[in-house]
Parts: sequence; C-alpha cells; structure tokens
Amino acid sequence: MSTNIFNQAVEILARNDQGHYTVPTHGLYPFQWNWDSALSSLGQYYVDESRAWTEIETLFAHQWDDGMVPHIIFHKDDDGYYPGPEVWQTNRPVPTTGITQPPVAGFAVRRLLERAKDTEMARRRAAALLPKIAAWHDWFYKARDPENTGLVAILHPWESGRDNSVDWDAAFERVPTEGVGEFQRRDLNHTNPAHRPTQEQYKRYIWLVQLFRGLNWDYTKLHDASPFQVVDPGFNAILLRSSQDLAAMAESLGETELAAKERTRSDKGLRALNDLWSEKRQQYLCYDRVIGDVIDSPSIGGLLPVFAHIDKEHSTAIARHIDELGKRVKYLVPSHHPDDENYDGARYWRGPAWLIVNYMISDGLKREGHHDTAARIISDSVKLIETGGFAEYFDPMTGEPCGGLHFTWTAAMVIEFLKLTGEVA
Ligand code: 9WN
Repeated sequence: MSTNIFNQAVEILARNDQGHYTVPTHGLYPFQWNWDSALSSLGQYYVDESRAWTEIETLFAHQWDDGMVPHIIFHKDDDGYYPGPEVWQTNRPVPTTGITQPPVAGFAVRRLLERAKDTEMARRRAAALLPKIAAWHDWFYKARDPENTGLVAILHPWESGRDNSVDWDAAFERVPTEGVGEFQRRDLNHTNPAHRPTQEQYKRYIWLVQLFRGLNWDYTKLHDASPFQVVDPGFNAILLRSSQDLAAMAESLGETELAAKERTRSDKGLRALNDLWSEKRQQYLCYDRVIGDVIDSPSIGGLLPVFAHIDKEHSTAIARHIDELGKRVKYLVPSHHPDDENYDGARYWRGPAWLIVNYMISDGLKREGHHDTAARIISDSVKLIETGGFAEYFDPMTGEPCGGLHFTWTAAMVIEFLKLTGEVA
C-alpha cells in the first residue's frame, strides 16, 4: 500500500513539473507559487536531488531588488487564473505578483543541505542561496515591521497562505469594495464554489491589489497605507524558524556575522510572540495592528508556532490542544476549531486539514518530544490520501477531498511522511 501511494506521489510531481519549476496543480493554479515550491522541493529531493535545488533557485531568480520574493511567478501566459499579470502590473521582466507568502525557504534549504547525498553540490547551492534568503528576511523587517516590534505584518490575506481564514474576517470588514470593477473569477471553473472563498472576499482581495498597484508596489508606502495589517503567529513562526535554520546554515558555511544577525532576530521575535499567547484558548492569536488588538479566533495559525523553537510550556500546551482536537475530528489538524461558530469543514482555510501544515506542526512537535501527537497527525495525513487521493485539502470530519486534485505539495508531503516513518525505504 505505502509503496503504491509513494509511486503515485512521484507521478504527481512529474505530472506538474515544468522543468525548472512546478505548478501546484494544472488548471486551477498554472504558475509557480512561493511556499508551494519551497515545501515541494522536500519531496522532489527523493526523486532527483538536483531538481529539488532548482525549484528553489527558480523562485529566487525572481526576487525583487528590494529583497521581496513574490507569491506567484507568472512564467507563461495562462488565462485560466484570476488575477493574472494584467491585474498586478508589477512591471517585472517575467511578471510576478507584488506581495509575498510564508517564508519557509530557509527551513527547506537547510533540510536539503542536511540530507544531501551530494554534499559538495549542496554546499555550493546553499551558499549561493544564503544571501538571497537573508535579503528576503531583511525585507520583512524593513517593510513589515516599521516600528521594530520583532514581528512582521501581512498586508493581504493571500500573503498568509491561509487566504480565507476566519482570522481575517473582522479586519477584512475595513477593506472597502467600492471601485472594484467587474471581474471574472476562474477558480470556480475548476472547483466546487462551496470549497472556495466568497465573492465578497474576492472583491476585497482585488481592492487591496488595486491600492498597492496605485502605490507602484513601493514597500516604503504599502504598510502604512493598508487598512489590513495583521500579525499572524503562524506566518511569523515560519519566518522565525527560517531565521533559526538560516543561522545554523550560515554557521556551518563560515558566515558568522549573518548567523549572529539571524539569531538575534529570532530571539527577539520569539519574545514578542509570547505576547500573542492566549491562556483562554491555549494557543497563540493573531494581532490586528490597525486597531491595536488581538483577534480572538481559534485557527491553526495559533498552533503553527510549535514549528519554531518556542518555549517548553507553550509547545506542551499546543500538543495538549491538538490531542483534544483529535477527539473532535477524525483527521487532524483542522484549520479552524470545530466548536467555533465560523467553522466550515469543506471551505478552504475555515476548517479543512492541509498536509503542509500537518507537516510543519508534526515536525515541531517531534523536536519537542511530543512523539505520540506527531504520530497521530502523520498517520491521519496518510489515511486521508489513501481514502481521498492527493487533494488540495480535506474535510477533517469526513475525509472528503476538497479543492484541486493531483496536488504537488500534497504529494511532496506524502513522500516526506512515508520516508520519515520508514514505511518506504
Ligand atoms: C492564492 C497555491 C496556493 C497556496 C495558498 C492557497 C491557494 C491562491 C488562490 O493556493 O491560494 O495565492 O488563488 O486561492 O491558499 O496557500 O499557496 O497552491
């Protein structure tokens, strides 16, 4: 069974491979996405080590001069996706969007480096990526933390990677819809509308793009101009983990100054993250920077920090929290708490389980010694695939496959899980 699943996953990676980058799935997402590529490289490694590095190198070949690494790279024309390059108008040689996505590349590169069979090649390629990842991290602090708090804000829900999370609902109310002309969504041609964001949310997504476009994508202006500035603990934890991993790599490659800078940043960020801990919810919460208040929404964004090196007390509480969730759902980890009135088990980031998030959470739990909780997450993830195929996300109660099919990062995570558990040698 496991070998069969493994082979299917390898086939999906091949099916979505465009030579130097991979599409998340054909039709629904016909371009290169930022955190999809970083995480997918971990699965590609087992098929072709050199190809895994290429995936990340292609992403960084489109880094902006200011250090930002865009969320989508539009390598080829394709009118199957909206909003395309004509909406973003970022004026790049190869068009890209003008916002970013969770910076998981530092983590992925370290993992590739540590696993390397061809160590000479890996050290050379990691050394070339190091300053680029560092420049991206620098960009975050100058563009998204102007008051030097230690934590960065996202300015668009698409940056979080958790596009329609309940976390953004209240802050999103402040984003107007006036002036957004007619547009035609393409996602609904490929998937069930009940699994996707609503039309109202799409109007607001586009309004923000229009605002930023009007500011010529100048990072010095975007933060303060945006009516949506949210500090997402999950997003920050990914950045902090990447900083920690970048520091470790920098040290092993003799870049001591860079290592020290990334460590200092990560220590400060971890301290600041503590202020987002909720005793009531036993998890971290988002913070709305515009109104200066926490957002009391029990989503997976508040459990994901276990991926960074948070303190023992909080990682233990998160493990307990996930054990409790495990009694409520058939398949861990729901992206939103099932007891919350806004939970919706099939709608994208408002309830469904996602394998990439499962992977990051289980990685953190294992490191902190919560092996049973991690094992349950991994075994649920593999079961979801066995029954539902390689879907984009899954209903955590029923296991119903939702969103797009033949999904690259789902396949990559399955390869990771089967290798990590030793189910496939
Ligand atoms: C917008 C590609 C991406 C993921 C995101 C996921 C979804 C895009 C969309 O698909 O977002 O970026 O159009 O819905 O939410 O996490 O990177 O797989």
